[in-house]
Amino acid sequence: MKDTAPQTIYLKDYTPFGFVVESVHLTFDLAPNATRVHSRIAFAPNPEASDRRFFLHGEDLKLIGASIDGTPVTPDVTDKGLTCTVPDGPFLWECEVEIDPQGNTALEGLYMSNGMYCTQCEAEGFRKITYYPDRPDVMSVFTVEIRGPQPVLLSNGNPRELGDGHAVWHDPWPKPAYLFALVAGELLVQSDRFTTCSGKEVELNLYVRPGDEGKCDFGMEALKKSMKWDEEVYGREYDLDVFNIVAVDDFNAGAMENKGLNIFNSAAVLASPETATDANFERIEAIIAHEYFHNWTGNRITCRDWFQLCLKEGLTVYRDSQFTSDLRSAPVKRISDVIDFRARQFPEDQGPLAHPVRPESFQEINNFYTATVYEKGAEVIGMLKRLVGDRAYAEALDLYFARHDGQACTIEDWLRVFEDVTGRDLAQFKRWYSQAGTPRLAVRDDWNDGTYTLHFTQTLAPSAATADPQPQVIPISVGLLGPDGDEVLATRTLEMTEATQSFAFEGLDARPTPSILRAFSAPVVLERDSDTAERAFLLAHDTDPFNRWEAGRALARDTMMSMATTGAPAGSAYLDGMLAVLRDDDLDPAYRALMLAQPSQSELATALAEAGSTPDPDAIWQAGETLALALAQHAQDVLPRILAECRVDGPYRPDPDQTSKRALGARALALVTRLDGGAQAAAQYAAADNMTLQLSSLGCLLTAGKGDEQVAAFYEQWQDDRLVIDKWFGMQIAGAAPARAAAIAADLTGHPDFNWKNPNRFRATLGALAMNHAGFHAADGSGYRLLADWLIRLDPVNPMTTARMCSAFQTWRRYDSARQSLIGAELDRIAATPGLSPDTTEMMSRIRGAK
Ligand code: B3K
Ligand code: ZN
Repeated sequence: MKDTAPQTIYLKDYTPFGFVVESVHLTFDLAPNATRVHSRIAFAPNPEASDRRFFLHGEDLKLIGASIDGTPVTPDVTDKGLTCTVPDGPFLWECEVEIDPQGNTALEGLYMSNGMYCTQCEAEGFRKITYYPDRPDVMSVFTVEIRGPQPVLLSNGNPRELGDGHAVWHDPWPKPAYLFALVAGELLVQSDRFTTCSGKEVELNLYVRPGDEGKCDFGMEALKKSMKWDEEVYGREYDLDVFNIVAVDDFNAGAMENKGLNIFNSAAVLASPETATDANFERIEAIIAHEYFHNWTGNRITCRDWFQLCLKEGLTVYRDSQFTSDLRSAPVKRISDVIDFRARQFPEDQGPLAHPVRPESFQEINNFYTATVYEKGAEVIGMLKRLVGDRAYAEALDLYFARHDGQACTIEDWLRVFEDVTGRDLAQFKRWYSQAGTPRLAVRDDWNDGTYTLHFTQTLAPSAATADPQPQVIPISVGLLGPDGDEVLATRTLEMTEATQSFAFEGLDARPTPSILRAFSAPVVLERDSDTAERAFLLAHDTDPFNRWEAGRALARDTMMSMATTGAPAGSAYLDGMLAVLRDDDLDPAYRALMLAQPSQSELATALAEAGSTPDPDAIWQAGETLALALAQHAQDVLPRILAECRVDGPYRPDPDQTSKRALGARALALVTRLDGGAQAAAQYAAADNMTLQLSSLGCLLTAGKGDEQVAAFYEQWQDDRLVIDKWFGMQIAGAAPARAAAIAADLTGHPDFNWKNPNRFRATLGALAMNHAGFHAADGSGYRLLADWLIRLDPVNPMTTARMCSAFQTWRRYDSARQSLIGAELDRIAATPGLSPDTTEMMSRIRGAK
């Protein structure tokens, strides 16, 4: 009987492993249900460790035999691993296990996807391949031999021998087991080359399934741009002879940075103009960069233990955001990131799943690949850079690479390089890593005889994760505008360290208007009682593009909140402000598109809950509909011109210029659809020659309650393209009126193409339902029930994806008591499911445990 009782692991209990691994030699004899893995591992006592118990992790393995220095041994085996008596000095461990890749539906360890073998080992999947100290602080050099009939046999590092049915790979860089990878299949390759800054030639290969070879160009270009950028900006050169990427259809995450052999969810790498949207292209570029950048921040320097996950993820997200800002528009990237951050990280940080950027305990580490670890981890690095300055940041990074190359590190190591370079004491700053929750930053101001003063108060609500919060270091970027809209104080970063702190600005001629938290300089909630006039003024004049957008967003939020709670009409300051933005041809179209986007319904639900009222999902949805119509009417004279100007002639390119036009064009079309019932959207759909236009026009039609004919035609056109069919599933649910969303989703789960074991298809369907705020929260509970039914069904097949999707319920306590009891009943039902995985069990206990 398998032991599934959850076990809690604590950061404070860390001890090093009793042995070092001097080398690893693995041989794979591939067979779908009975792959043999032979391991030959050279162990030696670890002088840094005192505990010499020899425990190797191992799960779902059939042990065939083991020996030490050639003598057969009989280890004590449990379902978590094995222990064995070993010599006092160095020894050679050999072991043979049998595994079942075909039966592995959890997609962790070695598994099969459409007949191809592939692996996913982070965080703790290697233990499903063979017995090993599967922890990131055990690093070793791997040689891998693969035997199988497949024409393509890949592993990490450089190829040593490539023969018929046989390949040997050697990775000279010591690495933890979570970076191990193996791929075998009938794949096609697109190849290219990159010459590094020191003149080394690197072979670049992108492996795909036959049929996907037309979707590789963009990913390959993105890889070359990433390699060049990392050399130019961070001084990081690639370190192997080959860099391989493989696209896989069944994958739990976006992609994985295995050393020299990145494995990608095909949705995160394959793209063509006909099948991928502008947003897909941009995401692919960012993910390719992210995984590539991990080669240094994650692989060469890795994590000592999984509590340090943000060490590699926060830094690598920060680096990929810099890359996108450099290649595209920095303000648009910043605004998009903050929209996403507030949508995903704020609810997590302010609800029952709150945890510090560096958690102090976990049951299942896979549940901590979160927006807090990744995106808040990146925000913390952005703050650090803002505080120490660009030059010190660059010096600290150089020192980090020089000092820690080849090591498994901690957040303490990371902060120490900044302390050593700047002489600053970062003890208080470190609270960003240890305290959970979003600080609230209240500000008031006064004006006295030429001196303007800002008074700030920071508060952090106590939570289960942080019982006694202490003040944090908050970099607050501020600018001041004079009465005519001129900037009287350029951006300056104030450093707040106390619970309450004031900053005075002297020698001003008139009371200024403050622009506070420019560029979202810290991941906090700013609380300022500013009136509509001040927001409208900042929307018209702020020189900081982020805060200018923020002012428009605040106007939208304010008006939608009063529309949803009191039935007030759409605010004229918002409508006039948006009209002025639409008309302002000096503004980048993508920036205007972001301005015109409404805050999401769940963002409004959060804002309402923060303001002390109970969000009503139907009223919020209705407010959005009313506001969109009001804006369309207000802007109707200018919309035809915008639509015409946003038309792109010539061949499709997913570059910033075209993407920007299409983004604004899509917003304009959505407004026009409110007025013409979908006539222009139908025309655009009929004429569309790329997926961006096809999907944006179809989305408009669905919002207008039309589009049945196009939905059917879309399926006919794309039924053989699984990535496009994911979109087909998702858009019907995302675009459905709330009353119909759960029923449409339920219908689609009966569609023959609803291959629910494929994570992309599952997310496209049930994830889209969770994203349709009012539809998911339908008062009859049908949305909750459908999601719970499917989570219960998926859990035994794929616990990782199931557990992640449980977070759809994390905000449940903010809704009315009727909805809370409906959700509570579904959570009870999931939690009571016999044999529920530890992953989902942990999520249920955290989500339900909150008051
Ligand atoms: N490091 C991987 C994440 C793996 C997820 C494991 N559950 C991808 C990334 O962050 O780049
Ligand atoms: Zn990452």
